[in-house]
Amino acid sequence: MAPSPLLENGGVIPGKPSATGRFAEVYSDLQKHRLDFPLPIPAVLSKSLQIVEGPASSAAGHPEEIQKLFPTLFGQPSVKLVPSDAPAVRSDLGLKVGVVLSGGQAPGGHNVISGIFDYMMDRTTGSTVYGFKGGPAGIMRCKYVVLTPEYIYPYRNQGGFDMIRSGRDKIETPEQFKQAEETAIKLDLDGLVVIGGDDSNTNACLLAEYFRAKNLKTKVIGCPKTIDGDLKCKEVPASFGFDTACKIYAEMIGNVMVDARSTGKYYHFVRLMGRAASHITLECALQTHPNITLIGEEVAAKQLTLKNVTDYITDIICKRSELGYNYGVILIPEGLIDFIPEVQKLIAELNEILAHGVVDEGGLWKEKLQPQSRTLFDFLPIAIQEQLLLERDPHGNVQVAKIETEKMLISMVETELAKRRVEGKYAGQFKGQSHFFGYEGRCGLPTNFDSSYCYALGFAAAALLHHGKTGLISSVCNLAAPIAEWTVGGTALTALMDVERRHGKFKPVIKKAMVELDGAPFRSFASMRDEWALKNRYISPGPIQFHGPVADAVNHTLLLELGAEA
Ligand code: FBP
Repeated sequence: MAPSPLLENGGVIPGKPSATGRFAEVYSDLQKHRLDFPLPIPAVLSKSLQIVEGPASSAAGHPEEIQKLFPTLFGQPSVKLVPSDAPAVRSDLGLKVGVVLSGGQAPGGHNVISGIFDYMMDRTTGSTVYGFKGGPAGIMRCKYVVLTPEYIYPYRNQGGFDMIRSGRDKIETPEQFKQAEETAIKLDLDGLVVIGGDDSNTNACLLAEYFRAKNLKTKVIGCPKTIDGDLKCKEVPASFGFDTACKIYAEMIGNVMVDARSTGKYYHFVRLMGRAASHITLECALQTHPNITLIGEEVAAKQLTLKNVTDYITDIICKRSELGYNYGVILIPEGLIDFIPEVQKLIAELNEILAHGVVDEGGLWKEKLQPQSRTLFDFLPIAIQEQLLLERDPHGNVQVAKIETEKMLISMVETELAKRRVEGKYAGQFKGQSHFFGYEGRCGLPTNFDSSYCYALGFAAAALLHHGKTGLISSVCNLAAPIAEWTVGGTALTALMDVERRHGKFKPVIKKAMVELDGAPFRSFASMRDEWALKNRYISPGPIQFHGPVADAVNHTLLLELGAEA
């Protein structure tokens, strides 16, 4: 790989170990090697560049409502960064730029910050980059650290968000917007980069609108982050972290597959992270070829009940048993139960009850459930009942990471198999092993793809701020091509928005990108799953590689979506 022409050692500024908790001298050899790994960058970012504006933008839905919510930003064009013939000019007016990490960890976040920092150091003089600590709360409370080469160095190409940490707070009330304004004024901020998912980027756009309406100079740029892979569209083809997380899970699934085949006695039920969409589960299936994969979006489209899902799994287990296989691997998306219409209804009723009152120990609260939901609730294992009643996240969602769907399915499949055994329809052996692969994938060493993608996203975000842009999300495209040919720009955040009616008011939202059942990744999976069910076509991809023939391989989902061969 060609080193970055930007900085002498290829985009990495050497420095002393950070005083923040990371000490590069105690890193593993691989971690050390990654620290100084020369990142290739898109050719356009290595030279003098200029901004080219596209046509006026609209919205993903309800443009008239989006215009009312974002009167100053609505309609602004998306932009491209293109090479400029002018000699590279350094701006001698130092900028003051803040950066914040929002929501769940995703491998590569540190590289976004490095990209922002390196752009500022390389293209401007006397700039300051503030890292807001602990997520959006850091902005509201004006808690920050001034980033320096020494501070950043131990985090280069490393997983985690611990450089400045993250948080799930939202800037939503008038008081909170005022606090953000006070911070922007106090630090004399020229710009702010919000690294987050769909909610955080919606929030970034609201902040951009607020600052502009208040005539503040602070510009706001978003960056697409989430391992869940559900923040994407044509202009923003991927959220960072998905590539690394899926490869980590795929390695673990592959290991479990070999274990299953070796012992011949376990069915491994593997639940995978991904709060709403099933992209991670689908990608892991494409990488490893499990016997059964449940895709939440398909379950919802077919209006399946819990009984249907149980029967689907049990039927395959019975057929495999006739073939002499009393083992297998089953992938389950974390958000599965939220896709089952009857459970969705139950959860909606529970949300109402929890929002308005206390769940009494005597169980009187259950009287408030509709009869069908009551029957379903009582039918669920006690542990799942308790998990469904746990506290909601700050956005009001059920914390699906805490619901052990894999254990619930094991117990339901056991019951169904026992029944079939009595009926003489099953004579095999069944032992279920449950797994949840979630947090394990969120902070691994970012793949070559995520490392470079994140660095480019950060670099672009800084360039957009430097050119006075606001209300855009950093977008890096043409990702199936070699990195040098990646295109870079900023997409108008309002162009990605629609509205939802909540509590009688229109709220702007960037719609989550769910698995499309007519999309290439799902179609590819659906064309092979019957074969994977009965014949063992397991693939154990092994650990992430940083050198060698597969080091730069990009995940199947992205390639298939881009129309390239996976
Ligand atoms: P983001 O959407 O904020 O990136 O978080 C995604 C995720 O990792 C989900 O996959 C998971 O359900 C959730 O975060 C877990 O949240 P928490 O870290 O709060 O337990």
